[in-house]
Amino acid sequence: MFVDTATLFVRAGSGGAGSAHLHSEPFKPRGGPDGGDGGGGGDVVLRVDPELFDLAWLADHPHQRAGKGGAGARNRRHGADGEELVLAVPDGTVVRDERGPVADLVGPGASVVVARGGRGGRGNASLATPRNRTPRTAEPGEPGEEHRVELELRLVADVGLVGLPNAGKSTLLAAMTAARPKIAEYPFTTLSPNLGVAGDEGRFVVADVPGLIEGAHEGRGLGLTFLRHVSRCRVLVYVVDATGDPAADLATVRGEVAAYDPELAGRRALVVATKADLLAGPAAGLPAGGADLLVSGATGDGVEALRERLAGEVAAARAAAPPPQPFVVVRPGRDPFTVRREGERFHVAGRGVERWVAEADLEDPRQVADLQRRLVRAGVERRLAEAGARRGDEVVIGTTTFEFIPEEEIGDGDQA
Ligand SMILES: Nc1nc2c(ncn2[C@@H]2O[C@H](COP(=O)(O)OP(=O)(O)OP(=O)(O)O)[C@@H](O)[C@H]2O)c(=O)[nH]1
Ligand SMILES: [Mg+2]
Repeated sequence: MFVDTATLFVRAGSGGAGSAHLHSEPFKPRGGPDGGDGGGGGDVVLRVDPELFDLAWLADHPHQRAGKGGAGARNRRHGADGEELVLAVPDGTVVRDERGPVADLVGPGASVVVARGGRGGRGNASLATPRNRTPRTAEPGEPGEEHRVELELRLVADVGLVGLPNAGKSTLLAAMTAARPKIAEYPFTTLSPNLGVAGDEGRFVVADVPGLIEGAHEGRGLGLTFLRHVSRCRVLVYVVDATGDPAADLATVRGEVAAYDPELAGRRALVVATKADLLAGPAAGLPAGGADLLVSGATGDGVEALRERLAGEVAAARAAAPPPQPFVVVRPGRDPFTVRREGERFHVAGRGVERWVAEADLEDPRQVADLQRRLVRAGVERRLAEAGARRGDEVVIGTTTFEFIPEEEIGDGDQA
C-alpha cells in the first residue's frame, strides 16, 4: 500500500549526567573535584533517500528515539555523545510539528533535525568557581526534545497527468516513459501515484495520479487528496477520452482542480485527447473538444509530439521559476531560561543565568552591576515584567534571592 502521510512521535536523546567525583588517591589528602561532563544526547534527523517512494515504514513505526548521552566520570572523563537517529524519507516530504511548518525536504540528501538532543550535565570539575572550589554536586543531563511530527509526501514531478477515471492516463504514462503502471478497462485502476521519467535530453518526471470524478472535492470517488502529488508539477496535462465528450470531461476535471486549489487551476497546462485510434477515419488527426493535441497511448501515435511539446513547456517553466529548493525553518534554540511565578515570588531557571549568579561575587558592587546588565541583555528583566513582576517582588535565581528593581530605576537608586 502506498502511504503518503504519517505521524511520528520523536524523542531525542537526553544528555548524560555530569559526575560529582572528588579526586582521591590512597594515602593522599582528598583532592579537588574531578567529575567530567555528561555527553550530549543524539538528535532525531529526517533525510531524503531517493530510493524511497512512500512513508509506509514510518507510518508503521511511529515511535522513534535517538541515543542518550553517557554520564561523565572521574578524572574529568567526558561521557560519550548519544547516537544520532537518521530516518529516511522520500523526496518531497513536507514536515510539520506542533509549532507549525518545519521543513520541505526536496532533493537527495535534504535533511532536517526534528528533535534536538539534550546537553550533557556539567561535572563538578567544570562547576568549580572561585566562590565554590569544591562543588559536591553535578548537573543532571538536559532532557531531549520530544515532538509530534506530521509528514506529508508531495511527489516531486515536472508533469502531472490528471483526468477522469479510465481516460487513459496510465496508458499515456506507459507510452511516454519506462514506467509500467497497471492499466485496465475499468475506472479507478490507479489507486496510488505512479512516476516515470520521459525523454533522453531534457528529461522530465511525469506523475500519473488516480482519476477524479465530479464531486471529488466533496470526497466522491477517491477524492482530491491525490492532487497534492501534482501540486508541485510545473505543467499539468488534462487527459480526456477523445471517444467520449472531451469538452464536458475537461470542464468537470478543471472544476475539481479549481475546487482543490485555484492556484493549481491556473498552472501551465496542456489538454490532450487520447484514444485517437478509436475515432472513425476523418476525425483522426484533428484535436477534439478544444484539446491541444490528439494522441493514442495504445498505438503511440502523437506521443512523440506530445513528449517534445512537454519538454518545451517544462523547459520554459523551469526558466521562469527556479527548481524547488528544500527549506528548513530555523527555530531559535530552546529558551535559555524560564520564568515561573509562585505566589509573590518569581523563579528564573536556566543553566546560563544560574551560572552567572553562582559565579558572581555578590559582595562586589561592580560584579553585581555586571550581573544585572547581563540579565537585562538576556531578556530576564523583560520576561519578568511580562510575567507580572513589579518593583520589590522577590526573584529567585538558583540559590539566590533578589529584589526586582527594573533597570530604568537602577540609575536613580544609585544616586539616591
Ligand atoms: N484503444 C485505446 N485504448 C486505450 C487508450 N488509452 C487507454 N486505453 C484503454 O482505456 C482503458 C483505461 O486506460 P487507463 O490507462 O488504465 O486509464 P486511467 O486514466 O489510468 O484510468 P484510472 O487509473 O482508472 O483513472 C484501458 O482499457 C486502456 O487499455 C488508447 O489510446 N487507445
Ligand atoms: Mg490509471
